[in-house]
Amino acid sequence: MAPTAALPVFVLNGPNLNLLGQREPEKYGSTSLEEVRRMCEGVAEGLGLAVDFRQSNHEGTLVDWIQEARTAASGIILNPAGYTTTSVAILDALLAAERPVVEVHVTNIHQREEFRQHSYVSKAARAVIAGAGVQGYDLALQHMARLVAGAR
Ligand code: CA2
Repeated sequence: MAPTAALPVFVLNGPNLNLLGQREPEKYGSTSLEEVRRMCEGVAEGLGLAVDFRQSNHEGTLVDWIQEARTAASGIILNPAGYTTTSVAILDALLAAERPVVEVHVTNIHQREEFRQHSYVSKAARAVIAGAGVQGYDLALQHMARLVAGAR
């Protein structure tokens, strides 16, 4: 197994994602956020990464965690959920963090309502994964492993 990177990858989840698997399964699937966390930990271990998996319904908390990532994380995987289309504060924090960012959406936001299709976060993201379901977190970790190893 590859050595574990010194700092964890932060996997941050925005508002209402705590409801994953409990509501609207036709849209978001039936996997709970707790199951996504366990999947991320397993995938990360195989990649030699550690993950710190968190969820908040509060914009300021997400900003605080992104600021924390500047010194405490090797990279940031973020599903900004409802803040995707509104939060200049999250974008500014991501730009200041100077860490590789991968943006994840469970659904294909480009197939959904027009208001979901613009993302401030994408301005700071090295990659965007949308529409792969919760598997998108697995894909994001695989890509993050390459980014923290120094790949472009
Ligand atoms: O597809 C995604 O991952 C989204 O980021 C999810 C957000 C939505 O606002 C974005 O446009 C796309 C919504 C997260 C709410 O999650 C729920 C999960 C289950 C039931 C209800 C909400």
